[in-house]
Amino acid sequence: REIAPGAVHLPGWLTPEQQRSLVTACRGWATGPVPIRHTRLPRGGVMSVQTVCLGWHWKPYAYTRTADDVNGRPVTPFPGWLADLGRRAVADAYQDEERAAGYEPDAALVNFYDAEARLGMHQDKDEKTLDPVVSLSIGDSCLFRLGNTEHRNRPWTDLTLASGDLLVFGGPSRLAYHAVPKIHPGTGDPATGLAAGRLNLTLRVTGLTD
Ligand code: MD3
Ligand code: FE
Repeated sequence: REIAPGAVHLPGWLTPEQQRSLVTACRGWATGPVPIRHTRLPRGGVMSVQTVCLGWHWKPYAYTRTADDVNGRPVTPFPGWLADLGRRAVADAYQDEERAAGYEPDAALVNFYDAEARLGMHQDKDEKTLDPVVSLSIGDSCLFRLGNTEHRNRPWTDLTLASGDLLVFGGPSRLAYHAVPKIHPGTGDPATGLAAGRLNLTLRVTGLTD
């Protein structure tokens, strides 16, 4: 379950019911005040992944309360029940109730991948804290690549992430490079409510205040 120091993978952590209700919630957020969209990068590129944010809007490479790069509207608030789920994730991953009790995520990125979408090697370093990132996957499985903290090249570890899997990245792994090089189309269970594609939610502690 520990794939690298501080990086814990718990396959099948979400129940089928939790997966279904998260899919329903994601549909609502995706059609909310700030619709899900392909994020535009400052240097002109467009991400193949589609993203909608909760709590704080991730505008590469900063967090804001309003989606200035989309339609200027305030982002959907971060739900308390999702923070609770994040605390249970940290408790289960690290078997540490105290660490879990102090975990207060205030932002989530909801990523949707169609069969062709990819996420290149990157670090998550726009947060002002090194608190863990909690990742929940639903739908099609994917190839996930966990690199090192030095650079985007080898060595890396490849693993398959499937529907219901939990990953928690804390401690020494928090600033590791990582990527989603491939989706495996047709591997999801339509019973989740997702007919095709992959959803990933990452919960974060931005360390920001208004
Ligand atoms: C390792 N998302 O949104 S989740 C992202 O599946 C992102 O959508 C991927 O990378 C996805 O930034 C991967 C797993 C993950 C998330 C955060 C990490 C792995 C991480 C932070 C540090 C190290
Ligand atoms: Fe990331």
